[in-house]
Amino acid sequence: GSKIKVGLVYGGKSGEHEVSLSTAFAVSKEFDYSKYEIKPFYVTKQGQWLSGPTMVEPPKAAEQLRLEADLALANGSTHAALFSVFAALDGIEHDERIDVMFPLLHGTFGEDGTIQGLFEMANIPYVGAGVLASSVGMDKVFMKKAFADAGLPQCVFRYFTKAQWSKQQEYYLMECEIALGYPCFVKPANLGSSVGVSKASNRQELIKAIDYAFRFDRKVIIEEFIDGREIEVAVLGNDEPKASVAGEIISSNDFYDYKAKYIDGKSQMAIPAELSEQQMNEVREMATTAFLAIDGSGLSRVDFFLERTSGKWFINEANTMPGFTPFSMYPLLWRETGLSYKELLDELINLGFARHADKQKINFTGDLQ
Ligand code: G1L
Repeated sequence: GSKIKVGLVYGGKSGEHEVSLSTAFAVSKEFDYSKYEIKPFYVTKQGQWLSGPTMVEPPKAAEQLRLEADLALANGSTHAALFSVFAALDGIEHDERIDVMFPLLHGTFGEDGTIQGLFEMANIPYVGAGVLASSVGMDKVFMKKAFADAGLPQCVFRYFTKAQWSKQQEYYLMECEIALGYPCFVKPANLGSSVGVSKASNRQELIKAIDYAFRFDRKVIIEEFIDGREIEVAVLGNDEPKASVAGEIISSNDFYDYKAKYIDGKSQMAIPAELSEQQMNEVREMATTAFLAIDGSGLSRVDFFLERTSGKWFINEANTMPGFTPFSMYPLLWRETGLSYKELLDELINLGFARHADKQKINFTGDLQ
């Protein structure tokens, strides 16, 4: 028909499998079915891609999205997984084509930006960050390099690989102690969740924290501790991104005083954050700068610390795959800024189409005609 067919990709091998599934349920309930139809692509925990029949109305339960594996195909090998991706994308009904992909998961091949790369190679429009922003957004070290280049204020940090650490342990310990002091935070460079993260208050804890982080990545980053308020901004757009009002993640004891309260699982949010007009303007401006610094497109949630003692801003990270249920910070920030969840879905899809259309105008052959 004339409806826009959205390929919703969810599930995946990562620890976020269940989060992705319930987010896909929330998203697929909110779509305007007079305008869109949804083709579900469920990525199993084994990495197999399964496509289901096109949905022309909202699903009734999240379990409906947990598609059944064809046992004959489910052998779990990488080749079988890759084959099933192309079969799902390419071998679907002859007259069926996907207008735009909506990936609600981390890369299933280990690194992020890989799913986006798959869509690039298939020349299908897709929602959200592109290949580069997705991978930069997953690597804390490269993200900080991009932020530094854009002149954004950030905490002091050091980083090294497992190979470097094993050769020069004493040197790196000294570096961290002199540059950052204690307490400091040790994290695997590859983010996505808080696994492998720990706080160290002395040398013995630092060594333990580093060895622990190396269980999750071959590169670790050590950051200076900032005692700050956690302020977050939602950014939406492509070349001329817009920033939402800022929100705050607050601990339960501070929370009591706030007017606007939202609870999303573990965290509590105040939207908008209680900031002066100047602080609000500053942080929104820095958020769009950060978005451009990582070559963002579509969306990103940009997180900051506002240091309690000095009132100084520090950028923490830009997350190109933020929590995305109607009760998550990103959609709530836009709701407060005047954009409903439905409108946000519309806008994200339009931005995916716009980026794709812009790219088609570029001459890739290198031939001048
Ligand atoms: F497609 C979007 F809009 F770019 C997008 C992609 C991924 C929005 C939000 C997310 N979030 C996630 O994938 C998740 C890691 C929070 C699991 Cl749902």
